Amino acid sequence: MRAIPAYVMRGGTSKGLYFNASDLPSDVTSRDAILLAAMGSPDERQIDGMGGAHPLTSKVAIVSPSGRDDADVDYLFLQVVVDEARVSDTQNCGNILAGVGPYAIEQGFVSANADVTDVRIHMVNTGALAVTRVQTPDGVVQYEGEASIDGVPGTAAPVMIDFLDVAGSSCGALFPTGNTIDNIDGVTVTCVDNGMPVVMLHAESVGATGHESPAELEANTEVKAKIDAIRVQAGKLMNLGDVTNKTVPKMSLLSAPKQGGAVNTHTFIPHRVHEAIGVLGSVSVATACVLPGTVASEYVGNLAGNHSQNQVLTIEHPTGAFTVEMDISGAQSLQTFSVNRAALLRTARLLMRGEVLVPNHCQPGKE
Ligand code: NQM
Repeated sequence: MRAIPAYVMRGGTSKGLYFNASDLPSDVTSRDAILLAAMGSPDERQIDGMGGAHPLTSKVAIVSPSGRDDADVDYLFLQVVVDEARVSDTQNCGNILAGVGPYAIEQGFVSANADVTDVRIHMVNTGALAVTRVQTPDGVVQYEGEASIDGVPGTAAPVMIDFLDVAGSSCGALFPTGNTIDNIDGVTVTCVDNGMPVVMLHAESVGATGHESPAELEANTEVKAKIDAIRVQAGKLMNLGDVTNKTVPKMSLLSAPKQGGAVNTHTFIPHRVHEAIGVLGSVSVATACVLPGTVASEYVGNLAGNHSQNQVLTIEHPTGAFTVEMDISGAQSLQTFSVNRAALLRTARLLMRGEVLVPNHCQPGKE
């Protein structure tokens, strides 16, 4: 067996393996063979690996010191597909990002020299930057604390995340089709990319209600087929090419809020339904809420087109809600609109540090 140093961490509402880039082969084929073996893919139970048999628990972060002046570390996110021998770098992940700051400090890539240490992270998948604020009393990462996020039981130390330049980072433009709404298969959709490509549509326009549990939605083959047909066409319109085998765009079904938030969501990521909502996924939904004319703006009344620069939006999801703070300008029209900054709260927990063992045939150069 080959032993590779790794941490198991919860980042936000996701969980995965965190690696130092220098511990993995740089050759992508060899690296992916190791990650598939480490996670136990392909197998819907991932019984022979560390994966948790769900896309949200089959994730990998690869971290290294950054060569950029504006970043401390580079973070490459990889989605290890549960039931296929496929590792995808086509999306970023803002939840796993929450663990990258603590990991970078634990690895000595960033020194903790104050009660709170800012870690500037270059997100390799999209080229965008995030700054995460890690609690480091006495120069040591603190995981315990009083912050709580929906979708995770209990409390933990806060990790505040600021996104600075995520607009259009995967698709080239914030509203990549050039429109606030498009019509695909007779369904009105809004396509947006504020860090995560997302297609929003009214739940009822594909025969859902917005009251289903994730399991109920996943069992509804008719709804799933309609959504995936729209997704594949939207992918082309969003400059993502053929997305049949990609994990983007995410499909977010919108319905009226139930707990006083801006809008309620059920997000296909893209085949399983998220138990909550992705971090950058919720930034993208919140962005669409504040621009008049989008499908999301229909739920927020006068908030859309509001001239105030600071907006706080609460996006509801199956296990609670996600609050996004945004600094925006020009929200009167698509042409003038921009999001200058988005900020949000996550938590992270180091669950295990050690070595993950993979069979010898996964060694670089061996098939
Ligand atoms: O949108 C799941 C997650 C994510 C992604 C997904 C995420 C994000 O919850 O930034 O966090 O949409 O595949 O980890």
